[in-house]
Amino acid sequence: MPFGLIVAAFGRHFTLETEDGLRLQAQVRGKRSDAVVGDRVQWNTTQSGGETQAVIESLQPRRNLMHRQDLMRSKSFAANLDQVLMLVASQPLFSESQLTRAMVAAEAADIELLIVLNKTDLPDAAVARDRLQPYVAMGTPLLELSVKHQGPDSLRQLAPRLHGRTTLLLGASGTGKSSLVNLLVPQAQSRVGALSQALQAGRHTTTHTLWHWLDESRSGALIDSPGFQEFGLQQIPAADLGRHMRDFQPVLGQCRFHNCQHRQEPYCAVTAAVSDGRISAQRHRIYLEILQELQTQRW
Ligand SMILES: Nc1nc2c(ncn2[C@@H]2O[C@H](COP(=O)(O)OP(=O)(O)OP(=O)(O)O)[C@@H](O)[C@H]2O)c(=O)[nH]1
Ligand SMILES: [Mg+2]
Ligand SMILES: [Zn+2]
Repeated sequence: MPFGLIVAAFGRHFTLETEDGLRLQAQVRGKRSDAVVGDRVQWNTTQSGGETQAVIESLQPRRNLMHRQDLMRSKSFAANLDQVLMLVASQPLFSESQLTRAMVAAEAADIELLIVLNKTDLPDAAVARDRLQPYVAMGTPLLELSVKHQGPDSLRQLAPRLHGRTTLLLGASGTGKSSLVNLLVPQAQSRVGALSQALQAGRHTTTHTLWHWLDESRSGALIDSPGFQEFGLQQIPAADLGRHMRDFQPVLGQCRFHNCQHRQEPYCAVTAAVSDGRISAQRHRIYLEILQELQTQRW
């Protein structure tokens, strides 16, 4: 049975890329519809209403998996990633809560994360830059660019980090994810046009997760995704959350109680670090907010 790669997913319908680089519409056999963009699959053809259709028969084991969260539930949406590129901007001003959630999700899935500040041409970019200081201090790589005003020049620092790797683009709606894809992958628009109607509707504001090869050799790829509301973290046990906060890591193990949740327990090394400014109060507040969710909502 031939192998393929899932390059787009719309509910139970998928776009599959064959090993020869041909893109086919495909469905999953039976009721299972848990394939996601980035999945390697085995597929077959079947006859349906006089047409030949591709059918996904089985998924290959995944290296890793990222989730996103709808209003009511957490859904997986991209697999087999080398890194997450979190795109942020001053307009719309990024949410620290969303950034932290993306970082926790990436850390829990053992995927590297890179922050890219876009729209540095805007005068209020400094506001976003200030808000990013605690993240730079904890060692998260940060690049700055302006997709719109610097054009290809802005890619000099970024391009080497994308080369030969699979990168998932995340960020709120309107931060410029698709603009970045179009700059990096000039043929992205025409490829979108060659796909189904459903895909064309997503040309301006992205509605589906979509895989783009960076070059003809098909080694590196960028995955564009719709701007998210919230980020799926329900798969993470509450007790593990602290370990996925990179700025907490240096003091973990120093609390009086080994099962300290870093709320208001006495002799907590995390709250002590918040008091003397080693950990940002905002990060601790977001931690408590996520912890609360993980302890109360299980769906
Ligand atoms: N000023 C400025 N505007 C930019 C820059 N990059 C992108 N934009 C604009 O930001 C808007 C949103 O860009 P998109 O690329 O559609 O954003 P997106 O992140 O893909 O949004 P969703 O698909 O809705 O998640 C567009 O009007 C872009 O022209 C930039 O560097 N500077
Ligand atoms: Mg988009
Ligand atoms: Zn503690």
